[in-house]
Amino acid sequence: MSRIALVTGATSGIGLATARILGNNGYDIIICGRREERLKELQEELKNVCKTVTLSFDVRDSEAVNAAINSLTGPWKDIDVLVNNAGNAHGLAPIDTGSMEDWDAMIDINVKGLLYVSKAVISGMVERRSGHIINIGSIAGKEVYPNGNVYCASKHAVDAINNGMRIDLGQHGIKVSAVHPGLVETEFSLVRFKGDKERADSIYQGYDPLKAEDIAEIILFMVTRPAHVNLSDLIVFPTAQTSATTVHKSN
Ligand code: NDP
Ligand code: 8X3
Repeated sequence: MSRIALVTGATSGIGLATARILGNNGYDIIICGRREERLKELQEELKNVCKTVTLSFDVRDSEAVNAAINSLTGPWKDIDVLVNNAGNAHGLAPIDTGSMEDWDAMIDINVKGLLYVSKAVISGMVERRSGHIINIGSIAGKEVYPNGNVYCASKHAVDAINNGMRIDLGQHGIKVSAVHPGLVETEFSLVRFKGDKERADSIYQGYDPLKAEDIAEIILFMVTRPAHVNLSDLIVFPTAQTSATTVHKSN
């Protein structure tokens, strides 16, 4: 019988690559995101590889989160792996001029949204005394960089929540792990810079950034360790990056 994985933010980037790799490695996938058309495209792509269910909801809306997770039936209710990936940066501005709308978005999506989805899934894992939660943090959750203020705060919160979850859920047989990537070329910068493609592209020029597939491979490795092994916390950089603020570019 296949194992069930729920991946948030599966319409793009790391979440999309994760849904693909898990689907190709024995998991049936609950693919989540707001962009329904992309969810349907992914469902079509994976139809000969694994079973999928699409759930379209905004992680900021706790009622929508609960309604979506509660709509799962039969074997889909027994989620083995939860990948808390949905998230983004909104803006890159000094704390004195940052936008409150951007701050709300980052706290509501990256922190509260992750908590809402987790709460909806954890109760079943506790009942079954099994499960694995993978939280996607960031190097921004380990370091603070200029103008990163609130995004960094949201990812420091993910780091703390990851540790808190592991401490609280270990007694129920649930593994909790985090992956903290440096620069990964996805739609992340396009969202951060509000559709400014030139600025977004410039973030990934002059070196080889990580690809979404690099992170997906790490997640697959984490969830396929033997029962007694839990990779609790992992930082991964592109080789050219050595800290949040140090990237060795060729130009
Ligand atoms: P993308 O922008 O490519 O993907 C973000 C995903 O999050 C999309 O699928 C999007 O789906 C989903 N999402 C965003 N807001 C919401 C919301 N309100 N409700 C539901 N889903 C939402 O970025 P990445 O793949 O790079 O980002 C994935 C995670 O990785 C994020 O948590 C990010 O912080 C983290 N990360 C990224 C790094 C990078 O350099 N790219 C480095 C370190 C961490 P939709 O819009 O369809 O709802
Ligand atoms: C995304 C990586 O360095 O832009 O979390 O914060 S960074």
